[in-house]
Amino acid sequence: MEKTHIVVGTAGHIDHGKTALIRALTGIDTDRLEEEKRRGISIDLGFAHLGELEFIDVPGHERFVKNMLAGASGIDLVMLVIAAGESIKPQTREHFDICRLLGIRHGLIAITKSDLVDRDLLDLTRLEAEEFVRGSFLENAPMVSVSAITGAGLEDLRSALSRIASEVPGKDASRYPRLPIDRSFSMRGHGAVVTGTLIAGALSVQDEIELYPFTKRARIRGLQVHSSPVDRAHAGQRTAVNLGGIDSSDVRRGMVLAPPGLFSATQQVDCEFELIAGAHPLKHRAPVHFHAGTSEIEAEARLISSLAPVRPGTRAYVRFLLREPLLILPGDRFIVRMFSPVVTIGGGVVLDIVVPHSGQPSRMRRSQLADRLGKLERATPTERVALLVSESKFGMSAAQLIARTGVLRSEIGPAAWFTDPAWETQKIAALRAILAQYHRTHPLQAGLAKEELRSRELAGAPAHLLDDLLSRTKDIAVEGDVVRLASHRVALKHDEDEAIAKIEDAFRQAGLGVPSTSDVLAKCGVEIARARTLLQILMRNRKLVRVSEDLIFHASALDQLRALLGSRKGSRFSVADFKDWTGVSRKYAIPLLEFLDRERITRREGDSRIVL
Ligand SMILES: Nc1nc2c(ncn2[C@@H]2O[C@H](COP(=O)(O)OP(=O)(O)OP(=O)(O)O)[C@@H](O)[C@H]2O)c(=O)[nH]1
Ligand SMILES: [Mg+2]
Repeated sequence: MEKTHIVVGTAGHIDHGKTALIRALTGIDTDRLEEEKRRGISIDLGFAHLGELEFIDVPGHERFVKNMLAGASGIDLVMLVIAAGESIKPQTREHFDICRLLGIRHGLIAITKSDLVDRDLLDLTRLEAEEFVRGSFLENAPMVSVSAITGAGLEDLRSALSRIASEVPGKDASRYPRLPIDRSFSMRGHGAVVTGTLIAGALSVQDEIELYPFTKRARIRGLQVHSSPVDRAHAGQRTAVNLGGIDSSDVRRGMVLAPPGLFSATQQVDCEFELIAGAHPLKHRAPVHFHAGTSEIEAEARLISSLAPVRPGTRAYVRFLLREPLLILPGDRFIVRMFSPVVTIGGGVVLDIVVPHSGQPSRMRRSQLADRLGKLERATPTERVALLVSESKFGMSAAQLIARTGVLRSEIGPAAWFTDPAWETQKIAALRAILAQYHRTHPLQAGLAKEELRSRELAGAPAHLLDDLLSRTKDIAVEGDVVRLASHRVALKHDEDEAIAKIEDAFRQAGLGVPSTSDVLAKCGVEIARARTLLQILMRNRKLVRVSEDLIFHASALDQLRALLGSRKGSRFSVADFKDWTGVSRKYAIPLLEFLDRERITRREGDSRIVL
């Protein structure tokens, strides 16, 4: 596996010392904006690094929680910052809720500004912090008292960080790469540059990439990690990507770089949603802000489990209808904030998305939908794929499955098309039934035309599907365009047996001087409709060959003709020569010669022909 970097994020109330702590740890001042310097607060995300650790410093101000969210989505490990003597404040709570809802599982608590308080007050803060995280992923996490001013505790903090970082699984370098964009700008002479944390996979210079949901493609001209050019960026790294062919004004925070054509942005996301304990009940059709990756999109919540409002502190299945398309995949986490007041009320994990051409069942009853989401929530990747395939009308392509779920090719196997085994069995049974019925009503026909079979049972399905199904079925035979039950034999009645022999004889004996077809049929001993079918059978079996609209020859006569011309290879001849060689009249000679031209036995050149 390729190495991944661990992303450490700060969290905590305004002014509690997050930025000062990152600077003390890394020597990097993450407050870059003039306004940040002037006001002495952080406004947007700040970035720093120390060895394999990437730091994201977030603003604590309540007005900038949305900026905090853009950074928090990429965090593997949180450093919850609480200032000594200040205790738990609103954004301590909100940031911590966000980390929990985003599924962050690792972290530590830094009690900052330890130089400002005495031992008792420091102990009190520690107790409050312990109490606050009880029952959460930070229960039993290291708690380190530090001062960014005196440097006290920094060594302990560094070693605690590297110990936890070594236990964090990190981001999955084997998944498809995705880079949620948090900044874009243009660099003179270089064009558009976007930055973000690579949340999965790897990117290389020269890769083609798509800007979702903008659907614009571009080539990666250059990559930078920590201001140094690299050929390849790995999962977890803060990455700056120089894009050819894109104008930086087209790029916004919230867009995602990912492989071209692989995914589709969605506007309908089905989720498992948790409403936090302190929130108001969430009503059906409530307008919300939906945050995922670095994006923030207005959305409407549609309750699925029940239309009764979701109660605080509980979970429910919720569908979010997004105002704008977003690249998001099952398994991704998101945060939901209320419209007014704009506060974090919950979050959860994506269970399914609707993308174009996904073959998804259009309407389902609420209870069925909840059931289905329950299954998806518990499903392994294989089970998820099986469920989606079983819901589709004709099965799904590998590409559709990847777009719908983000599964790797290696997780679903090399097949190009996936069908449900039960569906297949039922479809094959239906095909058999159609053929059996057809054979009953058309006993003299070899079978049913493949196109006819397709339009009866698989209209709208991909063209290869019928062949796939038939190739897996031993008791159905395919001959050219004709499909039949393998057991089917054209069953001739006694008088038909005699008649078919008579017809064939008549043509065989005639040689190249063929008789009138209608005469032969009239004299064969069965009525004309059946006689015509017998003629069809003889032609299907290649005993008779139709040379022109009204001339039919026995195959043996044409074989002799071929042999005759075979002995004259290369010679040039006229229609008169041909009549001499074969003894046929002009009426037969012309159609026969045209037939020979079509068969590439002769070639016409002006008034004469050449034997090939
Ligand atoms: N005495 C002392 N002051 C500190 C310490 N850490 C930070 N400060 C001061 O506290 C103030 C706020 O620190 P910041 O690091 O900007 O706080 P912040 O949490 O990043 O604030 P926001 O980003 O706006 O949420 C600054 O004036 C710092 O100098 C510390 O350990 N000791
Ligand atoms: Mg700050």
